[in-house]
Amino acid sequence: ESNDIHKVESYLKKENAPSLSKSSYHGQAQGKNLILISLESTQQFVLNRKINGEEITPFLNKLIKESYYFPNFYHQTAQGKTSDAEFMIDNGLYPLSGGSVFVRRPHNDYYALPAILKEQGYISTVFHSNDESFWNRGNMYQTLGYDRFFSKKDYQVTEENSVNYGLKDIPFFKQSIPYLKKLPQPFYAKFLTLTNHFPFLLHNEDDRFLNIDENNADLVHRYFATVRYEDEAIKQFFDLLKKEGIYNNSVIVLYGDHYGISRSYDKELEEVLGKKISLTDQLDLQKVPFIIHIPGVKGKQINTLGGEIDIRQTILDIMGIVPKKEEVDFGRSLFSSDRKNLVVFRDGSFVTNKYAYLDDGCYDKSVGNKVKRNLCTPYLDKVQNELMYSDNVIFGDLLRFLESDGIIIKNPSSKE
Ligand code: GP9
Ligand code: MN
Repeated sequence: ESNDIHKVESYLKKENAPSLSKSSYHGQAQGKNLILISLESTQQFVLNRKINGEEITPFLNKLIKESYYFPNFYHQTAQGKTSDAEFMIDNGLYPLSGGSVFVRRPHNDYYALPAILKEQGYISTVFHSNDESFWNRGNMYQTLGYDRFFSKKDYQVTEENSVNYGLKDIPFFKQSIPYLKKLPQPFYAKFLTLTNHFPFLLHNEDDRFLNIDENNADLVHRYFATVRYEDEAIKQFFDLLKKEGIYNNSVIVLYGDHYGISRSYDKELEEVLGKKISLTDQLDLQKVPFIIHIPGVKGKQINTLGGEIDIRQTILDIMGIVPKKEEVDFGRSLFSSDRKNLVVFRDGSFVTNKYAYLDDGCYDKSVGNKVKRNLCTPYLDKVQNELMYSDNVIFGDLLRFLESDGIIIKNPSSKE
C-alpha cells in the first residue's frame, strides 16, 4: 500500500505540477483571516439576472466587481452535496461516486486545510446551524483538524427564526458574530448558509425582498426569492464584519456548493430563460459563483476554467502559504497561468476550454452541437485516472503513509 501512495504522487507530479501553484498573485492575502462562505444551492446564472425587473443578487453583483471573480467555474459535487464541496475544498481530493466521504471515511488520515493553516498559527472553526450529526460533520471536522464547530446547539433557534434545516441566514450570521469576535486571530472560519435549500421556503413576509408571493410561486420563483434572501444575509454579514473591525484583516471567499434546481424543473426554468435547455445549457447551469474578496484590492475577472477541486490551491496561493508536508492534491491554483484546462465531474463527464463530454457524447461547448467522439478521447484516460487515484487515496487511507516531514514511510507495518 505504501507503494500506492508513491504511484499517486508520481502521477500528480507529472500531471498537475503542484509546484506551479505559485502565481503572480501569490501572497496578496498573506496573514489575513480566512472567511469561507458556502452559498447553499447557489448557481451562477442568478448573478446579474433580473426577475420582473428586480435584481436577484444585488449585493453579490456589486461584490464581484470589487473581487477576483471566476466565471468559468463549476461545482463537482455528487451525492454528498454540501459535504462533498467541503471535502474538496479542505483536501483537494475528489468526492466519492456514492455517498459522502464525511460519512464513509471519517477516520482516515488527512492533511486538510485546518492542519496546513495550523502550521501558520491559525485556528479553524465552522459555523453552521444544523445538528452536529448531519453529514457526520461532528466526527469529520475533528479528523480534519477543526478546533471548534459552532452547530445548532450554539444558536438560539426558534420557530420564528428558522426554516427547513435550521436558523435562517440573517439571524445565523448575526448570532455568529459574538463567537467570531472572541476567536484569536488569525483564524479560518467557515460559514455554511442554509436558507436557500430545497424546497426554497421563507414563510415570513419580512424575509421577502423580491416581489414574489411564495404561496402562488413555482419552485424556480421560490428559488429566486430564497437566493435574494441569502444575498441580503451576506450583505448584512459584511456590514457586521466591518462594524466589528474584522473585515479589513480578512480575505473572504464565497462559493456556490452545488445546483439548486434539478433537471426535474427544466420546464419552469425554460420559461424564465426563454429557451429550451440543451445538454450544454444543462452543463452551464452547473456553474456556481466563486468569488475572492480582499479588502482594498481592485476587482478582476479571471476566466480560468476550474472547479471546486481547485479552491484549496487557489486559497493557499493567494494567502502565500506553502504547506510544510508533502501534499496529495488534485487541484491547481486558478491564479496560475499554467492551467490544466480540464474540469472532471464525478460521473466521468468533463469539460475543457473547447469541448464537453456529456452522456457519453462529445460536444463543442460554445455552439452546443455534437462533434466527433475522437475530439474528446485524448482526455478520457486522464479523467479516469484522476478519479481512480483520488479514490485510491481515500479507500486505501494512503495519506497515513506520509510523515510529518514529507518523507514517505517505506514499511507501513513497522509504524503500527
Ligand atoms: C445541511 C446542509 C444542506 O446541513 O448541508 O444539505 P445538502 O445541500 O447537503 O443537502
Ligand atoms: Mn448544499
